Amino acid sequence: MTQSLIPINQCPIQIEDDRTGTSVETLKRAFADNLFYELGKYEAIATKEDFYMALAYTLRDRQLSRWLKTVKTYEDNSVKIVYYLSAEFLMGRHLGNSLINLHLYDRVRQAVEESGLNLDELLEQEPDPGLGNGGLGRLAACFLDSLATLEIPAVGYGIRYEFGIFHQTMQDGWQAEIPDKWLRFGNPWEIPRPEQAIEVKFGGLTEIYHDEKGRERIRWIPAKTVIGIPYDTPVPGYDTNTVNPLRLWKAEAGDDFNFEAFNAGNYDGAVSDKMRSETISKVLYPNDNTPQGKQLRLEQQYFFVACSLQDIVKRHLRHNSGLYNLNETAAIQLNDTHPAIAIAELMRLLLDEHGIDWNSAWRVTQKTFAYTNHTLLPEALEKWSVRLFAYLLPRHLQIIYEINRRFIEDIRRWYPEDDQLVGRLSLIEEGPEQFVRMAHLACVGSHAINGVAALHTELLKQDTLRDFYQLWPDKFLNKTNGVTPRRWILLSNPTLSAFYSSKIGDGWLKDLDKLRQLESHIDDPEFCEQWRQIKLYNKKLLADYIWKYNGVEVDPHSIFDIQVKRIHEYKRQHLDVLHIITLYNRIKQNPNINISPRTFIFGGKAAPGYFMAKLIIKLINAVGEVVNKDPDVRGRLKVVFLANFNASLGQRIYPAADLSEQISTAGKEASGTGNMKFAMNGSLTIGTLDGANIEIREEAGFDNFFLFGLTAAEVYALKSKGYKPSDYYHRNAELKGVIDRISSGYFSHGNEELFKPLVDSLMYHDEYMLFADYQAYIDCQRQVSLAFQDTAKWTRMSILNALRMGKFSSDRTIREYCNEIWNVKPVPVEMEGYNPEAA
Ligand code: GPQ
Repeated sequence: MTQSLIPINQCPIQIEDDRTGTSVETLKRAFADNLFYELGKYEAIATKEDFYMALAYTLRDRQLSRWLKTVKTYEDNSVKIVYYLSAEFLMGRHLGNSLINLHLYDRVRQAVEESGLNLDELLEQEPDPGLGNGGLGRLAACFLDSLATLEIPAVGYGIRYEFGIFHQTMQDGWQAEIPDKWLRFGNPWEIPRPEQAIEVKFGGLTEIYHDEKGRERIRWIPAKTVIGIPYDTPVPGYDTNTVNPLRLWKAEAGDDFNFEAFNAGNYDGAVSDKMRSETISKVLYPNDNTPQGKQLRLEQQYFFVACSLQDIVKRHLRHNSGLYNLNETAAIQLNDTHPAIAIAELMRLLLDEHGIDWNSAWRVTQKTFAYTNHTLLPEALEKWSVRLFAYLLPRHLQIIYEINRRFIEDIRRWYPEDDQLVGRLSLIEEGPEQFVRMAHLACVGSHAINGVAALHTELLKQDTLRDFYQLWPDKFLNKTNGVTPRRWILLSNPTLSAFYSSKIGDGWLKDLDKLRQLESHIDDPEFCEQWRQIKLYNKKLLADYIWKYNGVEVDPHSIFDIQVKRIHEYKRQHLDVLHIITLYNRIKQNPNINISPRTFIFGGKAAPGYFMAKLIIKLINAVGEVVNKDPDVRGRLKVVFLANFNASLGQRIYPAADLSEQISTAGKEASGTGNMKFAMNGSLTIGTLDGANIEIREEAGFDNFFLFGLTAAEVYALKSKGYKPSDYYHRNAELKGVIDRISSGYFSHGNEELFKPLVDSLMYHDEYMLFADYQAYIDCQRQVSLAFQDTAKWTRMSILNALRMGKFSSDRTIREYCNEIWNVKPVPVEMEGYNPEAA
């Protein structure tokens, strides 16, 4: 720094210093300084990781003045803040995003090159922070990007997992899991704030006492304390000064860390207590769409919720004398039920710690919270055993019982003649063991409940949450998901982005509907040719990657037919496999058959305990082994499974796709967001009428979408009538040929047992109705092949898909949340003459 401390409101960023300057010369100097002072290295002994770290510090420094100005703006104006509570944030790499949002990509590239290094190589050194499983965590990250870009005061609250989602490798075609040590080399993006630590209590018991006014009160006498340390990561908006924090909590041992034991020489006992506390933020549970009812998971949920609420209350009380108006300064969004315990925790804070009466406390709570549901799978709805709750959170259980008592009293008053209703709505599930239904808690404690795509919200109203909808129709809203075009177009697909901007400027990045202006070029052969060249270029980049990591040579002119997402039976990766084997069987029957060359690309992680999902991965690899090598195939079909699908790999994959597989059983995928990323990058979709596919098809135009399969209503009707998958097998010779090929051991070196669990599950249950949709899917895939052979037609469809995805910018989604749920307005951050472009 070349100046002494200056008050933040006079932030002197015009001065060209090493921490803030943005000329190429200054960037080079800052890069070298950071290498020296932060990493303690000089060029000759520095590793690529060191260079990456030095560059990361250089960018983080350049965000800090905006960040601090944002903090000050919010403090000075005591603005209403959105608090997004989520057990997962799948942020993706920070460096590339910072370069984009600070408009520094080109200058940093030059600075790095003039330092004799390669920027792309340095970008690859950053570990992908995998603090989430899939769509739900990635949605949270897109939302933070849009919130900052729209200048909405917001904080993301979650857990700083020491180990994120496991790293997936392939061993003999099976998934193997390796721990994700993402913090090994330190994390240059976060700032720990130990001075803002918060205490969280667990266990113990409650007792009644009388306060000074003689009123009966309840006090919780907990058994142990854990400390939450906040770590803040800046989330910069695109083309704004707003930098909002992502605040993640790390668990540490509390003061009751057992010194007595320690001093008495019981080191192991003392240390194991400490370890137990720190375990809370150790690792992300790797389940997607299926909760694991483990005590540690409930501890995680309560831990981050309790830290976050105390933090919110503290912030509120800096500007307000009480908590009666908390809903005027805070809008708290519950990202699924994982943080739903927040409803009981806020009630506890208001009642026990702040002495507020029940009715007032309940009114504030309901006005403050809103709940987003992300799934219709019944097994995915979280419930916790009352026994566990009583042990871990005795006071919260009492509060939940009291919420329930009053709620049931209301129901009985409103619907005296309906006996069943109380049982269905109760927060407690009765049976041999009692459970707390977290979705019910979230519904009663929130003023708004939303689904994440139009169909999903309808099904919530009609089915999953029907009784709540009857009670409170006005609480239900749809908020169709979106994704940020900054990461999923600009950062992922720079070539396409430059093409867009050369035609219409870069306004599309903040208003994605602007791309529709380009529709006027749809008949321009030059435009179409450039479009094809961009796609081909991206496909070649992916082909290089596949060659490098899978050792498989693929033809960039073949159809890149891609399914990347978590592996789950309802998502039906195995239906895709049935299509591959169908084509293979046709070739084996007639090697000269005319077949459009296709490259089938898969990626995705299976929950480590989900056997069937792991078997699907094995099947994909086994089929690839055979198909890729068979001389009869003559290279016309290739099958590859790309290991360790994550946000960074997604950035390579979406731009290279021709065909996006969105083939879940109708009524099972709440929304999907990968479907949007593919379409934005000019991929066509083959899909069912499920989740956001329906709205994507409406926007793209019915002619520009490959639709197949049963509707949600037809799935339901067929199930009710009695579905017998084996009938389809016996009646459809081609399907039979496919299944028999798997059963025969053809893909498993003669082992007929290997895939038997999968085949049996399809033949005798087929929960997700692959057999019922098989023929429609195969027929639709034929249409895809025909369309691809007509290059002009395909190009036109591809262009229209990409240009018409404006609706699926998360900016649109966030604007809707702001207006219809949170009631918050933008608060611009002024930098007094600061011009990010001025070097
Ligand atoms: N989703 Cl409940 C997850 O990624 N994990 C979960 O545990 C649950 C839902 C997904 C859902 O499957 C997708 O359809 C959505 O697009 C996504 O959440 C975001 O809403």
